[in-house]
Amino acid sequence: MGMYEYAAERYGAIGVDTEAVIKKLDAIPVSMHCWQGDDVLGFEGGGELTGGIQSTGNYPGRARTAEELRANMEKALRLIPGRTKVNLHAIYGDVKGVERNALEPKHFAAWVEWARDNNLGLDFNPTLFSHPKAGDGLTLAHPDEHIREFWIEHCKRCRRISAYFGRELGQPSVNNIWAADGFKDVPADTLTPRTRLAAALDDIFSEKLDKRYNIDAVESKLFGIGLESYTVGSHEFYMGYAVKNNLALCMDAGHFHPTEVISAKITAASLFVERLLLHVSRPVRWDSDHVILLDVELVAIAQEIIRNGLLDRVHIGLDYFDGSIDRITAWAVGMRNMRKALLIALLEPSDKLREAEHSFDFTKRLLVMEELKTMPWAAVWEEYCERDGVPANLVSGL
Ligand code: RNT
Ligand code: ZN
Repeated sequence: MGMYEYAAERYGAIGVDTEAVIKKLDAIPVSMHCWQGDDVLGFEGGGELTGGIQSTGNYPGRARTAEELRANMEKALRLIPGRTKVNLHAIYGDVKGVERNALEPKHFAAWVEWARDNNLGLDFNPTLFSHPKAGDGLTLAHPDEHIREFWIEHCKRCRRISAYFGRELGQPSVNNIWAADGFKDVPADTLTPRTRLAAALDDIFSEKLDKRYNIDAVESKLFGIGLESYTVGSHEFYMGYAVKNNLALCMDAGHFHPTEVISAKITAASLFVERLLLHVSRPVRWDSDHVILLDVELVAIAQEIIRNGLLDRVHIGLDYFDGSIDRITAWAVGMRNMRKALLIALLEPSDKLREAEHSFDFTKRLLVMEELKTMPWAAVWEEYCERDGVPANLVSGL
């Protein structure tokens, strides 16, 4: 008996159909963030990453053009099974010499063509950092109306570009707004910037776009480097804003207090917001954006989505940028880990676990959960990869 047949039998014995699991897993879209490929620099021609985020390391091979980035992503995609989307930032189009408040779909036509050729969906993000007009640490919440207007216009255009992706590719594109706006030191007025941000967002979202093509998301944050004392778009701000305006709430794994985890927030938020967008990341001591590992929290994130039937309302995207290792491997490892976590979650006999819990049989719940950890899920993973035409294991020997 082969490894997979053995695994199928073991899972079959606890009521889990591995064939159905493989099918389901393959159809879950996971969005691969383009910015791991070039340390979040983009192609405007400037050279500095600002906004309180940082990519460290100088491993050779950073993509310098969209062509290089796409070629590198193609290499990574050959190692990644399943349905994939690519998540773009506004600075990644054919944008040399184009101001951000002048962006149009045509600046992203090459990406759309490439996505279509490679059977990929696209997602999008306005870029509210790495720009002279973000130099004060404030953008959408800036006291200067002209600066605010500039960024509002940028975001409006990005929503239209996102809708263009959705229309062209026949699947919704998630457009996620994240602004670093905040203060390095103790603020005297925390309310006024939040009032301005809310008004700017109202303006941005005033144009109604078809949700079949564009899904609007907003991303909160705890703090950034150089913006340690106050963030305008905090969790409470965006949770409230998303609930009030029927938007998707983006929760980034690195944007909360160090002992908080986003896995613990998913079902609670799901009761009050239409959709969630996850920025799956790995903070180490701060929002350091390390490559995601197959760790307890990653599996917990997948379990919360799968166990609670939230696949249709939770969009999974990755968000990390490590410049100290091979960037193609960084993509492949993170994307594979996300899918491995989803597989582990899908291979649970979740009905039986629920039954045990509902009848207060916590002994059974504990026993099954613990035994599941050493069930042969890796054999199912390898079979899945082989069927998808990607390597089952990236290390064939040392
Ligand atoms: C920053 C946010 C944001 C960015 C990307 C590049 O802390 O996580 O999502 O990482 O938009
Ligand atoms: Zn993020």
